[in-house]
Amino acid sequence: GDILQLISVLPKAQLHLHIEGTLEPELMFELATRNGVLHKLPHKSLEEAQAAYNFHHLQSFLDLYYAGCAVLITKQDFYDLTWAYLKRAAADSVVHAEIFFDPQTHTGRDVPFATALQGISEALADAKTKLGLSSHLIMCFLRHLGPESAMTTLNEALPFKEHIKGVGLDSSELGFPPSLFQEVFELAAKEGFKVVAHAGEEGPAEYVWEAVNHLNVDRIDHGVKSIEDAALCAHLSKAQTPLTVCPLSNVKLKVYDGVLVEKLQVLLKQGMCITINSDDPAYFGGYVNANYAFLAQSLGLVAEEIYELHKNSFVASFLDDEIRAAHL
Ligand code: ES4
Ligand code: ZN
Repeated sequence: GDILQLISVLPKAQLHLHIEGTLEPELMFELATRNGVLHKLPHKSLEEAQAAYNFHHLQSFLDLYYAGCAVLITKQDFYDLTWAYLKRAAADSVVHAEIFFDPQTHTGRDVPFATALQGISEALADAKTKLGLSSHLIMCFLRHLGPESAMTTLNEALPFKEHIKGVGLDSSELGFPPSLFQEVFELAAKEGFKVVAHAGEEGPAEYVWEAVNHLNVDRIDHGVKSIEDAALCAHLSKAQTPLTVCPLSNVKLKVYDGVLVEKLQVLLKQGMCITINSDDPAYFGGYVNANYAFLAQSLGLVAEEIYELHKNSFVASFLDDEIRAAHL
């Protein structure tokens, strides 16, 4: 009742959102039809696609997520995808969004870097003027393609630097530890990019340590496996390194059980900078408010804790301090 109302009206920042993961089945089929690529989709109908959104682990999701991206071809496709998300975000009282995109998912299909970047960026600019929603773009390297491909992608991004706030690291985690990407991230930081990385989603707490020590991250994406390492939790709390947690994603991908969720509340109480986010909402069954609501209901969060999480979303953002202060 009251808590759900509070969640829905609180202005919030969204810090962990893959734009490709906001591709709803309806738009996927619309774009496939428009581009004449229906045959490239793994499912024949919208209903069949939705029924397949039932995952056992990260990779079974990623296979479908990459397959769906085949419909994104023109600048207009990227614009339409991004604009649909931004309107949906505004309905959840999101006032600032830091959005991931995966350039290699597109350049690997011969869709130019500039096509994806410009389509997304134009929608972000329109969101600022038409929805009052500010944003930053973060480009993620696909860890399964390795550090050399990441380095090529970083160099491709340099001409578009003014549109890109930071770099991240996503895709299949196990077997691709953060330390592999140290050189790329050093160069990115030198170029002035903020630095984040998915770590401790499926991978162990050790990968979170690597993201901290080898990549010098400003935030950890997911990071829930940190809970298994008390020294790591103490470090993250002391350093106030934010975690961008995505509860419905973790449930859908079966990366943690109820016990871990409860520990999240303990860490929040201890002052760790935990934020709540939606990851790939079209696939995981809920946008950001649904993620807050799920956590609030499973942990019995009180209003004070909801305020704390909403405050953390701005504290952990890459907004300039003056603008950040106006949101707090
Ligand atoms: C992702 Cl949930 C998740 N984990 C890792 N990489 C990703 N890319 C898109 N969603
Ligand atoms: Zn993610």
